[in-house]
Amino acid sequence: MSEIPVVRDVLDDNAAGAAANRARFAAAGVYVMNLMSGPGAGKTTLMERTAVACRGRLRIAVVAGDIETRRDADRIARHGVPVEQVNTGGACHMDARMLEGALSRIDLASLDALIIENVGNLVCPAEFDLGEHDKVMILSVTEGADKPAKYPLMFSEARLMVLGKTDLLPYVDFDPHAAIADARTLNPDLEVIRLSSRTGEGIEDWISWIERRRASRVGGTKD
Ligand SMILES: Nc1nc2c(ncn2[C@@H]2O[C@H](COP(=O)(O)OP(=O)(O)O)[C@@H](O)[C@H]2O)c(=O)[nH]1
Ligand SMILES: [Mg+2]
Repeated sequence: MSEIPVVRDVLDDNAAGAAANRARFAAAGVYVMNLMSGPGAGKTTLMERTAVACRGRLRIAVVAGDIETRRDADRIARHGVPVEQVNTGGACHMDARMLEGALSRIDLASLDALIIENVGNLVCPAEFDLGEHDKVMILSVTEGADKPAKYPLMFSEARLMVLGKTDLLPYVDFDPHAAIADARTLNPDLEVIRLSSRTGEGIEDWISWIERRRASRVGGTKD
C-alpha cells in the first residue's frame, strides 16, 4: 500500500533533476540526446562510429551509462571525444540525478551535442526524463520484429528509431516493414533510419539527423 507514494517521490525528484539539467543545457547551448536500446543492440559501436564521423563537423561528448565497469567509456574515448562514465550501481536505467553528477565534469559550453548512452534495457530507461531534447532508440535486426509490440513504452517515447545491424538482414528472420509498422502504430510520428555500424549504411543520415535536430532545438553549430 505504501509503494505508490514512494514511486511518486522518486519520479517527482527525477522531474526536478531533469528540469535542472534542462536549464543547464539551455544555458550552454548544447543539444542533448538520450540514446536507449536493449543490451547489445549496438549503442557503443554507434558512438564509436559517430565520434569519427563528427570530426570537423560537430563537437560532441558522450556520457556512457552502465550498471558496472567503464568498458564502454574506454571504447569511445579511443576515438578522441570526451567521455564520462556513469555507473548506476545496480539500477536498470540512468536517472536525472546520476546524470547531474557527470555533467559537472563536462565543459558543456564547448559542445554542439551531448549523447547519453543509457543502460542497456528496453523498459526502464524510457520512464526517466533526463532533461534531454530527444529520446532515440536502437532496435537491431537481431532482436526480433516483435519488440515494438512487446515493449511499447520506449517506442512511444522515441522521436527516432534507428533500425540497426542492417548488414545482418540476409541472415536473420526479421521483417523491417512489420517492425516499422508496429512501431508507428504506437507512435505515428516516429522517424526511422536504417543503419549499419559495420558497413556505414545510414551513418550520413544519422549525423545529418543530429545536425537538423540541433538546429531546430538549439540553433546552428558554434563557431
Ligand atoms: N554485424 C553488426 N554487428 C554490430 C553492429 N553494431 C554493433 N555490432 C556488434 O554488436 C555487439 C554489441 O554492440 P555494442 O555496441 O557493445 O552494443 P550496446 O550494448 O548496445 O552498447 C558487438 O559485438 C558489436 O560488434 C552492426 O551494425 N552490425
Ligand atoms: Mg554499450
